[in-house]
Parts: sequence; C-alpha cells; structure tokens
Amino acid sequence: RSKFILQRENSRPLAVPAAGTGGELGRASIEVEAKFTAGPDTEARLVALGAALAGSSSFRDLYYDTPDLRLTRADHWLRLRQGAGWELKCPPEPPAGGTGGVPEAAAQEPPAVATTYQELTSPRAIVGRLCGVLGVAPAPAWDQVPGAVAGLDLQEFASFGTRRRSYRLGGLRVDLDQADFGYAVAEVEALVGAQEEVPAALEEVLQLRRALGRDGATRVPGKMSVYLQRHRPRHYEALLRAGVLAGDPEPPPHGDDTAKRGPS
Ligand code: V4E
Repeated sequence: RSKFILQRENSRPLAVPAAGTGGELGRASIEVEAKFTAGPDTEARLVALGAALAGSSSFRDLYYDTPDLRLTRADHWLRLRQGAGWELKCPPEPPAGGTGGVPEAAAQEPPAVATTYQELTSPRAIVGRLCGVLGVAPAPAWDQVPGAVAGLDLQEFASFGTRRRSYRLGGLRVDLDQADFGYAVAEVEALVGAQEEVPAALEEVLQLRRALGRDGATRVPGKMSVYLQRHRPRHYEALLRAGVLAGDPEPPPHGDDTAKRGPS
C-alpha cells in the first residue's frame, strides 16, 4: 500500500490525511513535484503502467505580489485559483533542528528537476506566512486573505487558464496541463506529511518521470516561468537574478508545443 497521500482533484482533496495527522493544523503537507514534457503517447503509457484517469478540469489562476516583487523573489506564490480559493505555495519550513539540506534523491538530478513546496490554504496560515516574509504584523482585518491582499498592497501580476487531465498511480498523481497562453507541461506529484518522507517520495516521483518523460535529466519549466518570460520579462529577469527561477536551457517555442490533448 502506498504511503503517499493522493493529491487533490481540481484543487480539492482526492484523499486527505485523517484529522489531526496532516495539513496545516498538524504536520506540514509537502508537495514533491517533477515537471516533464508529455507526448502523444503519454496517456497510453500511463494506462499501461496501471494509472487511472482521475478527472479533467479547467481553472484560472490569478497570482499576486507586492509592486517590488518581494513575495516571488522570496519564492512565495500567492494565487487565487478560481473555484478553489486562495493558496500559497512556498518553501517548506525546515524541520525543527534539521538542516533543510538537499535530499539524496534530488542530489542525483540536476537542480530543479524536482521541487518541494508547501501549499497553504487556510487564511490564517497564508496571512501569517505573508506577514512573516514581508516583515509586518497581521492586522485584525486580515483574518481573510482578500483583506491582507488589500492591506499589503498586493497586485495581480499573472492570470492564465489551465485545462488539466489528472491520472493517479498508487499514491502518485500525474497532471497533464495545457495553459491558455500556448504552453503544455506535465508533472508527477506526491504529497507527504513530513520532511522525513520527502526523499522516498522524490525517488518515486523521479522514477515515474523517467518512465514517462522525453526529457531525460533536462529541467522542464513550469507554466509560470514561461508566462513571465513571455509576458513579464522584467519580473522574469528579477527572479533569475534572485535565483528563484533557473534560466531555461532551451526556451520553449511559442504555440502549442507539446502534446495535443482534447478540445481547446
Ligand atoms: C511554486 C512555483 C510557482 C507556483 C506555481 O506552481 P506550479 O506547480 O508550477 O503550478 P501548478 O499550476 O502546476 O500548481 P499545482 O496545481 O500543481 O499546485 S511558479 C514557480 N514556482 C517555483 C518552481 C520552480 N522554481 N521550478 C519549477 C520546475 N517549478 C516551480
């Protein structure tokens, strides 16, 4: 039986930890993800490996930052996923007394082939983390995220739609995304409840990525990286300088440059 927790469908939990054993009120939930380029045979390969289609969905993400980009330069990604709510993707807090060092499985791959992020969804956790990064005390009116967005002068810097087909295989999830600005990318994902579980999850994620991907050890940029490169080049350059995004080895061409999947 897989020890990994299934990731959400359309940002809702497919399976969630029992009350008090995970999530933001208990241990941290950490997403371990590796992006890859899907091809015309990816879905057939998934099915051959025993994966099941978990669903299809469409959603729009709106991302927010301060005018001087202090959130994203600190690798904090605040978004409103329409239909799902506010989410903050941010680096996991290092374990108490731990080093936060690179797990062994990741060290075998080039940087950023796999990433680990925490995804916060409770308003209190989101606002607390935002205030920590920005060095301000939370105001009483910020008990909901929109209050904090207004009070902290956060502004929308990106908005795009995604069509997603999701598969599950054991405790892993595979998302095949088509963004509405003409970029397709896929990712293998595991959700774990604690930092100690990250190395094993990484190994599973990278193993499935190798089985599915056409990229070898090449890093594949996410939707945001390509969006910023095309539509917000100064923001993109700032994140390269901050070391938050790595430059793309070969910038992906414009257009629907990977698998064609379903209607637009
Ligand atoms: C974490 C992050 C960003 C926010 C968007 O995250 P991403 O996983 O790319 O989006 P999506 O829509 O697949 O979210 P999900 O539905 O899985 O929660 S934008 C940039 N980052 C950091 C980052 C990075 N440095 N390198 C790579 C390869 N991906 C993300």
